[in-house]
Amino acid sequence: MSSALHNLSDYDFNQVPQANQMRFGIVVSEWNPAITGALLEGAVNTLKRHGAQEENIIVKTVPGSFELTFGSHCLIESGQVDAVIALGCVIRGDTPHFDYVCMGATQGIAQLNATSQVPVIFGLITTNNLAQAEERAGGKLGNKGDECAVTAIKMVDFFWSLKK
Ligand code: INI
Repeated sequence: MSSALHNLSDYDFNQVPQANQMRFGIVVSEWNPAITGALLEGAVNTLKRHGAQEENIIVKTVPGSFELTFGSHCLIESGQVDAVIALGCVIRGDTPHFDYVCMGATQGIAQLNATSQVPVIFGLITTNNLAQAEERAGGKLGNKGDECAVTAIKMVDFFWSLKK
């Protein structure tokens, strides 16, 4: 399933819970910085649009997408966040390296979601070329960072709803 028919920034604002009491960690890969920078901007702006306080958004960088799992794990362990958003971009090259980085990040993040009580949102763009990444980082298909921010808010609300 790709986002080819779906604008990542298109959602119903009123269906998203208030985020003013929520704390977020964002871990961003340094690879493909024009893309991950746009994802980060989209995520932070969307969190704020829903009421998140600047001081409740922690942003940390890691060298590459393979390190997103460790970065997310550390943010969870810090006890300072209610959700983590992991942002990265892996673009297919000439070798199987792409597959290993994608697989490592995907499985690592999935494992964190299955074993901790802090949701980790999967903001990894995996594309065949730069143009496809640009389309999903503020281009014609919207911004994956916006989608991740909305998902993070919804998942914190989901978790909190079970505690009431
Ligand atoms: N990391 C990325 O985030 N995107 C890439 O496209 C990429 N490529 O192409 O290699 C990439 N590699 C680095 C990797 O994530 C790790 O940082 C590295 O293997 C050290 O663990």
